[in-house]
Amino acid sequence: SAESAENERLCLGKALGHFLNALFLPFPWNSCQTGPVIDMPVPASFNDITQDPSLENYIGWVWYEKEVLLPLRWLQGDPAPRVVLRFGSAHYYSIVWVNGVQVVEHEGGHLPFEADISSVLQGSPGALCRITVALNNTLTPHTLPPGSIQYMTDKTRYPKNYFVQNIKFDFFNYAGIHRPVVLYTTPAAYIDDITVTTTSSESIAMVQYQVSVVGSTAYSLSLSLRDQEGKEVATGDGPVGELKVLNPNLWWPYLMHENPGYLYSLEVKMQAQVAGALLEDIYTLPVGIRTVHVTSTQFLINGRPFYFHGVNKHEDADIRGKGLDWPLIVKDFNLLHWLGANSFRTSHYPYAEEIMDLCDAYGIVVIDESPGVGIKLPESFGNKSLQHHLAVMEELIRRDKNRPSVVMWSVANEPASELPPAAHYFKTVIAHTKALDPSRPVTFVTDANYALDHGAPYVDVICVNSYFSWYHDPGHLEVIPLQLTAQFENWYKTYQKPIIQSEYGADSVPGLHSDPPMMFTEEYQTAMLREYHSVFDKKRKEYVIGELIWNFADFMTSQGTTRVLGNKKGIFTRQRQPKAAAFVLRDRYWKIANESSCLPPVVTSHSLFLK
Ligand code: BDP
Repeated sequence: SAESAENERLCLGKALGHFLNALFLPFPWNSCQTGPVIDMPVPASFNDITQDPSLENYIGWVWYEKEVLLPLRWLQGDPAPRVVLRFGSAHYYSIVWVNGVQVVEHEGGHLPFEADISSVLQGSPGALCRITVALNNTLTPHTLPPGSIQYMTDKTRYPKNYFVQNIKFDFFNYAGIHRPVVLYTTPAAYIDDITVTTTSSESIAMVQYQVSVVGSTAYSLSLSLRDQEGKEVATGDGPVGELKVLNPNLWWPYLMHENPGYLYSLEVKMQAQVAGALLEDIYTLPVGIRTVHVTSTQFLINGRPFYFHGVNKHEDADIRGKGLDWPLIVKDFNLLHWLGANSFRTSHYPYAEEIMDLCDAYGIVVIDESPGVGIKLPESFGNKSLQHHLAVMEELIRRDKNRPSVVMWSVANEPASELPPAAHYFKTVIAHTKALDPSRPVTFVTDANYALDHGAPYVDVICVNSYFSWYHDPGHLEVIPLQLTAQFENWYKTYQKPIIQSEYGADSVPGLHSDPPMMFTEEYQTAMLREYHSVFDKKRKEYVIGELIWNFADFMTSQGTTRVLGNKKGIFTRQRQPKAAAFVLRDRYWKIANESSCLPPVVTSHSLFLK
């Protein structure tokens, strides 16, 4: 979204020392005594930071607190600036107080939320700002993702009040303040939101814009679009309009053009009269000019067929869990470039804005997925869940709608879409998503049988996950060609929509070998890939428009008898070292990319891709 960030900004994780939060208190909700207090870094998950196993698996309320001194000028002026406290994300349910006054409550772990805290600060003496956060990671059948708490009441087997949290998704339910927390200011009247859509022909592009201003009705807006050389290419004014760009540089995906990820810069300037003062707010939005269309057999970006050769990821790493980590983010983009991957799906929740910014800049195409993963229980298809899902789609679209890298929304992963209520549920979620953003196709990812799926009639692209020779017919690689061919043909015959293989994969423990290939060895993982690829190569000439490996890297899960320190389907280890499968995929992705004529001239494994 277009938060007005041109004004002053304090990033609490960086500018104010290593630790944002020096207080971390798991303690009963209504107690007035604190429990043990420990240092907790932000951003980070709290689970893997200490040696305490009860914190690793903790379920319930935790508290964070931090005091910061604000610049005095933030509280002065007539009218005084707005001071806003913004969380990139916090998992799962947050209540935030400033100087003891509740300022915001937010449900959902993967999207930002914020509060205007000016009035609280004006009413408090001095420039002290005490931020207190209560965070609860309990999941219920109506949260996204859903979960449930199960009390174990058999006193012969469990201690008193023993309970576990059951989840139907395959990644560790990391919790904490996962993304940066910032304080920023805007004038009392400010740019609240900008929406940009683009259309283009070869020689002319139109950039449609809509700007909303809050805090004044007596304002003027001027807009200026600049290219990467800083040259002004179009100007506009007013809250709604269209900018004409002659001979546009289109936003192209990585490996589809020699200059991928071309971004213009749209400067929006507001001037408003408030209480006799002239206020100014400026917001600069990166704009990529590109179009997306879906036919019955193709996915078109700028009118040209696009084939997704990419990955599924997770936000996951040693120690930090789901906490944002810049070195990891940049390493992952370097690995994507090395691999020749042009796309990924944000399995199974929206990723950090910092990651999305780099997708826009590098031309990495994104299927942007909501946290709708593990929707399996019948009660998770009821009205309460549905209303929350609609609200989450609103938050996601408000955040990511202007990103050229995002070419499709995925509203869910592997729901129980064979249940009859799934029809109304997905019809409603998808219609709502399309109403909020008519410019992008919408899908959800299914593993249901093609003949039983109640959600598939409403999607634009069929995204299907399958694990032939792994969860079905384990060890039998020879069944893959037959079963995968039947999968594609059945789905296409039923819906005449293009298909993405949105997951396929096999676990491999790095360093484990066997020939002939056996499950869990590196040889088995590569052999499985090759069997899938032979079918992809036939079907991508027809209506298969993409393949996304499960998974980019090994990742942590709950403990269980089928998981060895997590899920090992990564082609990279959790520490981002390649397994044999990474080299197989790399050869393939570059081969597919080389079929197009617009590749960068030289590709070496040592190229650094930071611009
Ligand atoms: C798929 C899920 C994914 C899992 C994967 C697996 O979509 O989240 O991690 O299976 O089991 O069904 O490895």
